[in-house]
Amino acid sequence: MKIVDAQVVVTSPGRNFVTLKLTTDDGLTGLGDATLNGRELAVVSYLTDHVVPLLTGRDPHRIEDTWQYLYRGAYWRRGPVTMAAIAAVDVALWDIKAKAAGLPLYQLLGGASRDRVRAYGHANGRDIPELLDSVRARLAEGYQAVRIQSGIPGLKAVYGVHSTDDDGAPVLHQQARPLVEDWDTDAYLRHTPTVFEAVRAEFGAELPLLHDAHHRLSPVQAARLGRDLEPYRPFWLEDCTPAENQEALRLVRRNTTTPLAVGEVFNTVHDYQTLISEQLIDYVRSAVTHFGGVTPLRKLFDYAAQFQIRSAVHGPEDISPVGMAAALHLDLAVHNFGIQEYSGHTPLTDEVFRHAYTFTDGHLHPGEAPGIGVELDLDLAAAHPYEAAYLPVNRLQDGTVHDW
Ligand code: CS2
Ligand code: MG
Repeated sequence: MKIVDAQVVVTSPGRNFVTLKLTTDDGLTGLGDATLNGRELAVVSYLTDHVVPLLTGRDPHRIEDTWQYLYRGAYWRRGPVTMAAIAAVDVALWDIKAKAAGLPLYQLLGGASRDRVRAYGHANGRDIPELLDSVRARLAEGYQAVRIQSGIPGLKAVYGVHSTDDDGAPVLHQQARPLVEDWDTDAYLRHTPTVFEAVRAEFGAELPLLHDAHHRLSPVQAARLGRDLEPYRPFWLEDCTPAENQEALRLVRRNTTTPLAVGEVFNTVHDYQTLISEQLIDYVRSAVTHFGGVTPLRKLFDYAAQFQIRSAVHGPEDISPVGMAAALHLDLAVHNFGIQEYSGHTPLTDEVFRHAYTFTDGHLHPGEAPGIGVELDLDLAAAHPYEAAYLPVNRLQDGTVHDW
């Protein structure tokens, strides 16, 4: 079998997605997600100009060799653009291999280790009453675990909360130029425990509550927040501090028993080396799309399992249904599965990417379709062309740029 065609498809059914479609001489096709939110066209060029020319003629069954060829052969390694491009090739090849075997991908990854995949959803509100309504809405949709993000008194627009303009109209998270959000760490540290207090008072002690600090705290501030949240028993505190400095988590870990989740912006095992080997975290968050594909992410989960660390694949709406489907096959198969983030997509996105995976009673399943179980409607995709869209930029009250 040989790869005879490779297409890079950019579509924007409400938000931008980049998809690689490979076709073999047997007529089999495979899809891979290469979406990098806010930098999509960089990955399009990496694939189109530097990877696609190397793929035609290759044996699609040689997945490990192709991965090593693209990773080591580029000389310049790691980073989100490179690893998103390699991920798209890797997932498309696994899609082809599983289709050739007539099996859903999870069967090639060792088969099911569980019957279904627990998900968590996003609840947010500009204030606590609105957040409580949002939690109710997620529970009504069947979610059995919820991430809670709240507005902060005195701040106009913060991460994870859909803001509105002065006329009350929703302000889009992503715009043609970066939206400027404002931040005050002290206000956030004062307010967040009151948010957990209110949600626990309303929904009780059992509901798993997750929270994302989105890289914004110093280690001592993260330790303070972790300790202040302990009475509310969070399921996890995510990205509490920028973790490129992996050693920073040692101070946090020494000062709180709040479980820690890190890694959605990480793209190789080297980013986690200290965090995992010193058990500084409890969940690894990388997505298939940003970690180089199924091949390396499976290896990461197996490494993490030696340290009792579990998977928690990143799954917001900017991971396409192709990336989500690939994650679900891994989630079903690996032993040290933790939880799967799932925001869902718009109905139009689900039309462009028709998928076999399902969401029922707060759990997901990849389905039994051969491959990863996603079909891309090229005509509908073409009807929704790319639109420039940037992630917001975050500034402190004095105007200093801060982590977003
Ligand atoms: C967030 C993401 O879901 C999460 O945990 O950190 O929504 C993140 O903000 C986006 O993926 C950035 O593109
Ligand atoms: Mg996050």
